[in-house]
Amino acid sequence: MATRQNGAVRTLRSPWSLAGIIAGLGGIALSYLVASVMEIKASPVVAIAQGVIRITPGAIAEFLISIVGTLDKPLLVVGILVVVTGIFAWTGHLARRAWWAPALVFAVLAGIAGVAVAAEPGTTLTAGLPVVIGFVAWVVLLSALTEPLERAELAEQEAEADRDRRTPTLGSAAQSRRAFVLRAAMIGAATVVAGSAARLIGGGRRAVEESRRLLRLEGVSAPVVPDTARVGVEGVAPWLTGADDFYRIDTSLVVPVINPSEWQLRIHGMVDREIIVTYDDLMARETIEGFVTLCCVSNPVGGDLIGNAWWSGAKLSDLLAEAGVSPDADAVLQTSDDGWNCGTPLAALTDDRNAMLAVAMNGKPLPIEHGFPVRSVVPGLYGYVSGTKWVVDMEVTRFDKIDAYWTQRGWGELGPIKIGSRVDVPRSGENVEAGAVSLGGVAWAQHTGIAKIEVSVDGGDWQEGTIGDAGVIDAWVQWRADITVEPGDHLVRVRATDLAGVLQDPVERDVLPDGATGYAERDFTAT
Ligand SMILES: Nc1nc2c(c(=O)[nH]1)N[C@H]1C(S)=C(S)[C@@H](COP(=O)(O)O)O[C@H]1N2
Ligand SMILES: [Mo]
Repeated sequence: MATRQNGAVRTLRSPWSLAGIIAGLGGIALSYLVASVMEIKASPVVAIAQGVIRITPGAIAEFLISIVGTLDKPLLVVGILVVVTGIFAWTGHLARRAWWAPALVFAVLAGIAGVAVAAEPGTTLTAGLPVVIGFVAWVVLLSALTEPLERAELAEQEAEADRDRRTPTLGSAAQSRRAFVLRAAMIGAATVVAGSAARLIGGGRRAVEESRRLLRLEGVSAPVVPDTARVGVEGVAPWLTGADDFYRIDTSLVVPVINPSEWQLRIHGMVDREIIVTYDDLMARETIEGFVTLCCVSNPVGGDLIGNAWWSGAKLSDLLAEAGVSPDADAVLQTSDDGWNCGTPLAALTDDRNAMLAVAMNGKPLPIEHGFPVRSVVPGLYGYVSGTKWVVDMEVTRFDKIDAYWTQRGWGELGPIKIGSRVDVPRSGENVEAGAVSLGGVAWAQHTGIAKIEVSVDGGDWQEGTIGDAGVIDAWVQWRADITVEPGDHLVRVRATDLAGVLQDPVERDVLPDGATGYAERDFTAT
């Protein structure tokens, strides 16, 4: 029966199970690649491994770990891969009978992976994307592989039924088998490439994570939040934002991973002498530290694209003075490792506001997502004109010669942060007990400082609340207002006044081109 042409294929005991295995591993490799590119720490297989560890009773887990030593996690991952490879072979067999049967098995596997990913700490909805992509890849790849196999079997059946057409149809069965081998080889190769690329991306990051963890930063201290900064209303944003809770805004799909030993910053342009700063140079300089509240220009009224951290680093005005800035310059074009740039008013980098090249956030080396190893922090300016993460280049220049990333897209050139305030408590639509109610929130006017906040309930008179005091004008304040309310629906609004006596702008404006204005409000019900 077997001809010479299809003999090679016949020796594969079952091309159907092979199709299942190749499609299955292909889907895993693709989903792993997506997870690596998206910097999702737990790729689906690792998440399942973590899930297995989590649901294994402690004593058994400890016993297993004790026999396999520190290899427990890789071993577990390999074990899971072996088990699923068996399942993939089976899906290939199922595909021979009904197209939906393997899809059902894939759906169950994807469901398990989805639950495992969701159980990982700090998971966001995007972490589910690799699972979805993996599932789609399984279905598509398996049908691409089994389609020529089906054709081959049909051709053979026809040949059996009709002896006369034996030669031509057997030829087409062989052709279909060759199509299968070709597709299997291509998908197999793509799987190896995707898997290796994913490892490379993840591996580079792991190495830098490691060197970040091992860094001991001389002169960097941990933040100490004065008690007076807090107003004691539960539910108000913590005065100091944890690095993990800090909003993140950048244009990079794959965050730059830079080893400190490879980092350097070039300061050039309209200067007397160009300077190159290395990480060691930076660490050898005097460390300055301070609480600075960063804010995104895209933060809408009431929004949460704002956070307050303790930053440590080197003073930018000193570095610029060493380079010798031309009196004709009025801007610094900052560029990051990934090619993003922004134009910063030179004055904000040379005046007394302590603009810095930060190496640490809340007493620890910058998280990779927040600019490791070095970023700029400029009190009083929105991030898009100043807070360059992964900064590697500063060109002293003039605004009339440059057009940076966001200004090209219609955003304002100078980017000073506008006075703002937000209601955090009560939560929107929340039910509170009628009578005495404590409202609370935050207010900011970076580098000027907040003088007072006022609230208005149901359109009534503005009444002054109290504000926390950390003795820092570059950071936000918490505020509280103790009021009494009747049962029913209520609306509270808040406004702030800065230490220069300027009242927050009541006019409602969109974030484009230079930051939203208008007063934040909250509705709640008293019962
Ligand atoms: N390299 C780089 N730096 C960047 C950006 C970026 O897209 N790329 N975005 C800026 C913007 S718009 C803001 S609001 C801040 C946000 O900093 P964070 O992500 O640490 O909160 O980073 C700034 N620095
Ligand atoms: Mo921003």
